[in-house]
Amino acid sequence: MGCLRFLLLLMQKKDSFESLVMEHIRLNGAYWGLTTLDLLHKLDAVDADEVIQWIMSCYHPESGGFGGNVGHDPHVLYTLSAVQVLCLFDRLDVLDVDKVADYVSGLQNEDGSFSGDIWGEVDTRFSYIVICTLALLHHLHKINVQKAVDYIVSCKNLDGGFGAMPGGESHAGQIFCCVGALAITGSLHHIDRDLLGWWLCERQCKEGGLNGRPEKLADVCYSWWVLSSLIMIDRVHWIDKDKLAKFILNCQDKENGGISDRPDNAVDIYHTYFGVAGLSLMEYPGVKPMDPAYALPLDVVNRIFLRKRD
Ligand code: GRG
Repeated sequence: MGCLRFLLLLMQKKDSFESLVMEHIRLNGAYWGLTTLDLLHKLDAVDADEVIQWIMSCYHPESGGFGGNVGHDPHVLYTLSAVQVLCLFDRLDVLDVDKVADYVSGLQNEDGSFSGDIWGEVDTRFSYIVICTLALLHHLHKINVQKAVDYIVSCKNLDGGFGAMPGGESHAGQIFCCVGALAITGSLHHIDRDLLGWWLCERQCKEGGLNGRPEKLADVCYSWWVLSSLIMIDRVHWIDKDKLAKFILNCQDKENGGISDRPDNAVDIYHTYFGVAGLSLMEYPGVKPMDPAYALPLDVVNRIFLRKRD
């Protein structure tokens, strides 16, 4: 797979266009790139100490959160990315875990929802992010889980899907967040699996790729958002996996590596990650299996939870 070549080149081209447009989300980009490397059994292509040192330079010791880049304000998204990358390298020991857990849990609102940062935007993405971060840190007890679950359930629609807020349109990305958060908290009984499974498998377009909601174009990233949700509700067999795998592989740049949103478009790290992650969920040969709820390789997740129980 040419993805590896693409990723290694991207790491060297620090002043390239791709690198500049990702300036404000660099930590999120690091999670996409490094997880892809790990899925391809190549995490040792990077210098772990150098990565960890850079991750920690995005940390704000006063708040306990991480910014998207050095000197950027903290936000729950980058805090999750930092925790996920540290999990990949088995280096959570560099964190003041209580402080980080206090930062994300402090963003829970009275109604159980979560804000992304001090500016207060509320979205079910942030519910997932905080719940996933706290679970990886073994600190879920720091939030009111029942209220968090009730809020997510209040964002469920008549079509079985979930939106960004109560009454918000069902969208595959938000569905991943809500199903993931419900899976992590052991609350999947709130989901009508057949109804949601039907809505999700209807996302497969003629050409085999998946879209994020009705009447929209297929995009490689939905291979992750839709498939992971279908796996969590045990309905992944409702998708034609061969057609989807062919669609993803057709989005590769066969000369320079990497994966794009649709065939013949320019590749980027976001679609490269979600393409490889989608292939992983379909047990593609040579790609490590992934955990659909934590969005990390399964061996990494097992290491975190099995070690805790020792
Ligand atoms: C750890 C994997 C992981 C995620 C962290 C940030 C986050 C939690 C989840 C984001 C979920 C989400 C909303 C994904 C959708 C992203 C996307 C492609 C949005 C595009 O929306 P539109 O309306 O595109 O521009 P469509 O495809 O609907 O035309």
